[in-house]
Amino acid sequence: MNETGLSEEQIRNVLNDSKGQDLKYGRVLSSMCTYPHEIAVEAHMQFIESNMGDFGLFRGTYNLENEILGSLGDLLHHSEASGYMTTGGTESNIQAIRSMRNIFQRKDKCHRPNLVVPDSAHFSFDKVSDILDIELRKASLDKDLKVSIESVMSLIDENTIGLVAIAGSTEFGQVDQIDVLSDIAIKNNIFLHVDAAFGGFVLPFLEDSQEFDFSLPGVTSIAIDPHKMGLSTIPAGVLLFRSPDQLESLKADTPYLTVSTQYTLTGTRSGAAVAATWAVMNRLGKEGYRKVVSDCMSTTHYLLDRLAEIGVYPLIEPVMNVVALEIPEADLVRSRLAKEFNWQVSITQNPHGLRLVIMPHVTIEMLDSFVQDLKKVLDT
Ligand code: 0PR
Repeated sequence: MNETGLSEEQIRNVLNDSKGQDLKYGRVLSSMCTYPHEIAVEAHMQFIESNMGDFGLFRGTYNLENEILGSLGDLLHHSEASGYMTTGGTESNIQAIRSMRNIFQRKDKCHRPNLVVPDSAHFSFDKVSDILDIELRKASLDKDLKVSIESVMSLIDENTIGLVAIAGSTEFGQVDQIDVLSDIAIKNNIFLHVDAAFGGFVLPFLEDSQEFDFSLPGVTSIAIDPHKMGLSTIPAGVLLFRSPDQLESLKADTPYLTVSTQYTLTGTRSGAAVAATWAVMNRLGKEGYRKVVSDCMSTTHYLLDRLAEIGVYPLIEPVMNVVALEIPEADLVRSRLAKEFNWQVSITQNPHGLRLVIMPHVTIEMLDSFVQDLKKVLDT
């Protein structure tokens, strides 16, 4: 930091330069985030100083958060769900598993707890394992890239605190057989966390989709991210629990704040993202999100038709707006697409493929030009 500050003009010049180095979403086919809705941006700026870490000072924002939790509880079939707004899927996953661990420890079981997750689980669960010192048991996937039920059952033992199911896997957009996992969780008297960080704002708005939420009795917590398909600003995640005891297990005393307890992982917390989320959810309504999802799915199917014309096919029929393509030497294709044509795509690990996320910023025109460029790369 300099002794004296720069002029506003100097600051703006540097910022404009930095902004110019950021990629625009116009060639990004790898992101689960997108441009936030304009009403979300407006609300975010209006509440820019609001800190939910001391919400006694920000009662209005706190009320907005409660309304969001109520609406998402309704959407996910448990209007009494308790929870809070997190910074995103990673924090929601950490806190969901921390709550399982805390409740499990109370039962006086002395061995090292383990958690059974699909092999397709997001890398945030590796962080969970490290932070909480929980053994992560990765269950293999079946031919549809859903978690194999046999594999899950073979990994459960007396130290298993819970299962994780994914509603919209990061790499494939696949949804596990959550109804079956719900029965298994109930039979074994363990928790079941559903990671719907991506799919939570997709599945309820698809024309026909499977049950994945609290309507299944074994589901005990859900992560759903407004800053992905919810079109809110970053950082906006939501964690919901079936029972208030689960949230209660995360309680910390905060004696000198305006409120004497906190359940969150972070202390200071963005009220701007809360206001943004409330604004976009209420502006769009279910009808608005249905349109967003149906547009993304039409664009996804358009892409598949165009890809079929050049002999490229998906690893699985896409369930949502995530497409994994069977492409030989996918790493090389990915780096050539970036270097020669400036396209950002990503990779799936197992099976290996090229991954595209068809977010609302992805247009038919973008995809026409992408498919042409992909053909050039594959032909030479
Ligand atoms: N759970 C699932 C199923 C996810 O896909 C993700 C992130 C998370 C949890 C973690 O969420 P946060 O990143 O909000 O903590 N999925 C994306 C991914 O890792 C995140 C992302 C978004 C990455 C935009 C890149 C990007 O440009 O691919």
